[in-house]
Amino acid sequence: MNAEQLEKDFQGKVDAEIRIEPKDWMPESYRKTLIRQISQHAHSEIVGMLPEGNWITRAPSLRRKVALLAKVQDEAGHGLYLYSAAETLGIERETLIEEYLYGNAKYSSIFNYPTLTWADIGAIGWLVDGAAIMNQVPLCRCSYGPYARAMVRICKEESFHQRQGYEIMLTLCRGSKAQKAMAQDALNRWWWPSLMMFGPHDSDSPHSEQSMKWKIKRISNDELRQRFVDVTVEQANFLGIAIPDPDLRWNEERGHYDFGPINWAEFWDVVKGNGPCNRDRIRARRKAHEEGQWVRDAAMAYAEKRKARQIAADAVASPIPVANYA
Ligand code: BYC
Repeated sequence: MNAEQLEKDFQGKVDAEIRIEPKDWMPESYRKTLIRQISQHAHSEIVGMLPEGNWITRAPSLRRKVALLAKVQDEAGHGLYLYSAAETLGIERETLIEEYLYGNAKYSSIFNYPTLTWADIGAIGWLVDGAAIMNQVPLCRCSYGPYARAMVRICKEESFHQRQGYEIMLTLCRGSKAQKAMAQDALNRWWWPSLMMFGPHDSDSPHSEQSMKWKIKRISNDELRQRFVDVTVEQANFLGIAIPDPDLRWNEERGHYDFGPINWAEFWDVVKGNGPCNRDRIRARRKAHEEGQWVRDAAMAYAEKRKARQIAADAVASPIPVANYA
């Protein structure tokens, strides 16, 4: 079959909702797009442990500490499922990690903002995980099988994360005046960066059109952002705190909330590495990676020892030299 026919058959499978699996033929650009998106997603999960990890030792009760520990561990797990999904596309995890720690690989802009108070942990769960769920539920139907399957489990866990965040916010909003003010301050600081998580406007999103055609993405950046605003405004009303946007109002005609302009200059500045915490985040990840070298070395040495032992045991169990089978 020539390349044109292969591409036509491939698109036919995608259009018929037949999942693409690792050993199936796929266009090189489809493979590259997936490696880009899945690895960025994996790096985001791993970096995402840092702002919250900052509060594990300072959580206000044992119950809060246990829940936060579990959430941060889940994020490490999400990173691992996602690196595994990326590896099915024929790239080594070491290469991806190298690109992220010492190269130019991106991760979500949101994790370059600081967590200044305990309320930030509530706001992250409520808003950041809420935005993540909005963006990631459609990825459970992504055309690439291993990514779609990884996303099913990730989304279940993200739902729990969102609820634990909202419950922290609810507790603060029903607490003292100072606690409610802390919740409002966290909402003020996390609202706009959460809207930026969905990526640039559709008109400025170079990858969207092709990714939608390949059914990697199912719903556009702007549509997901709008859905997020619509559900979150009601949740803020229930908490009794105000979304920091003077232009926010219900539009009867559209059946959606209108909201004010996003500061795209800030977004691109953060994406390019100049956000409040970019340098700290990369420094912390590099340190952890370098200090963990001995663990990787020990695991490799152990695996090799086990393999050698297994080969020796197999030789005793079947004493006929392998060469004699030929
Ligand atoms: N931050 O053409 P576009 C989580 C980049 S993990 C930084 O729209 P695409 C969580 C984009 O990469 C959150 N960069 O791209 C974890 C592209 O640059 P390149 C992460 C961004 O891929 C722990 C350029 O802008 N979620 O939720 O079609 C705790 C043009 O964009 C961002 C995922 O990764 C951004 N926000 O659409 C709690 C989900 N937005 O690659 C929560 C999977 C855009 O050309 N990813 N860029 O250099 C996706 O759904 C899509 O990749 C995106 C972007 C919607 C993010």
